[in-house]
Amino acid sequence: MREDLAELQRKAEAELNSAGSEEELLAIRTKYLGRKGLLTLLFRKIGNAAPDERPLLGRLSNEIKEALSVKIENALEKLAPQGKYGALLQEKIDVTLPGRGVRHGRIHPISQVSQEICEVFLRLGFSVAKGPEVELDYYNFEALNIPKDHPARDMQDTFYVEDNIVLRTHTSPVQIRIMEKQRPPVRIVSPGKVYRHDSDVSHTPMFHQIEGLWVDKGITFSDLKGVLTYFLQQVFGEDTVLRFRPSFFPFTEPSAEIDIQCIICGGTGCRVCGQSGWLEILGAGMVDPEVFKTVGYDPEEISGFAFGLGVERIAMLKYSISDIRLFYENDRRFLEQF
Ligand code: 2NM
Repeated sequence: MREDLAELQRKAEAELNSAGSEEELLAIRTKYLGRKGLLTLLFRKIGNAAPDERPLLGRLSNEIKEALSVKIENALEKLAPQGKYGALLQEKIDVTLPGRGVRHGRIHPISQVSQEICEVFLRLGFSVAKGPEVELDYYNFEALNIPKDHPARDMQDTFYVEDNIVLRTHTSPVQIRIMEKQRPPVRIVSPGKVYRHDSDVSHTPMFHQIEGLWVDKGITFSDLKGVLTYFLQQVFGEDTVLRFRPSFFPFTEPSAEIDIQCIICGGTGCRVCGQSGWLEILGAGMVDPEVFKTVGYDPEEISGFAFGLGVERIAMLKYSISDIRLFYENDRRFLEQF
C-alpha cells in the first residue's frame, strides 16, 4: 500500500512536469484528486490495511494530496494570465478601499410645504381627499357654477384633452366628487397638481394647490375667519397680521381674498409685495347655493366655506425664492438645501 502511494505520487509528478496547458493541469487534478480520483480511491482502501499501519498510511496520503495540490496551484499560477483559471487567481478584491457612500434622497420642498399645510388642517379635524388630474369639464367647471361661455373660463387658461375632458385647473372638482357621494358634515382638504396655460418667473404650467371645504349645519363666515387665521399663523408665525378683502369667485358668495402683511419688508413696501406692504395668500368664501344644489345639498339646511391656495407661492415666500422654475429644474445644489 505504501508502495502504491509512492508510485502514484511519482506518476502524478511526472505528468505534471510534462503538462503545458491549463486544461492538462485541471485534468490531472481531476484524475488524482477528484471525487473519483486515483488518490481518493487509494485513500478509501486504507480501511482494509492492518490496524497499526492505518495512521501512517492516512498521514502519508494526506501529505501526498497536499504536495500535489500545491504543485498544481503553482503550475496554474505560472500559466496565468493566459487561461480563465489563471485570470481568476490573479483577480483580487481590495477590501480596504473606501466605499462609494449612499446618497440619500429627500422630500421635495413643494411636497414638504404641502404636507406641512395639510397637517395644520388635520389638527383641526379635516381629512385629506384626492381625485383625478384628468377631469371632466363637468367637475372642473359646470358643477362649480362656471357654465360654458362664462367669462370665468378665461380666468384660467385650460389644457383640453378632449372636448369634455381637461387637465384640472384647480382641485375643487375633488370636493364636488366628495359632496356628490357623502352627506354633511364634510371637512376635507384636497392637495394636488393642477394645470394652467401659464409660464413665467411665478407661474409654471403645472403647480400644486390645496383647497379646503367645511360644510355642516350653521357654518358661518366667522368659522372661515377663525380657521384661516389659525392656519396662517401656524404657517407664518403667531404674530402674522392678516387682512380680508372682498373678492369674487363663481363658486362662493360672498368671496374674499386674504393677505398677510409682507413678511419680507414688514409692511413698509418692497419689490416682493409690489410696494403695497401686503401679500395675497388665499382665496376663500361661503360656498354658493348653486354649487350645493348641483351636488344635492339643501342650501336652506346647511352652509359651508371653502378656500384655495397655491403651494409654490407659499413656499417661495417662506424661503424667499424669486423664481418658481428653480423647484422643477432638479438641480441638487438647490434641492439639497431643504
Ligand atoms: C378658492 C377660492 C374660493 C373652492 C370652492 C370649492 C367648492 F368645491 F366647495 F365649491 N372648493 N374650493 C374655493 C373657493 C377655492 O380658490 C382660490
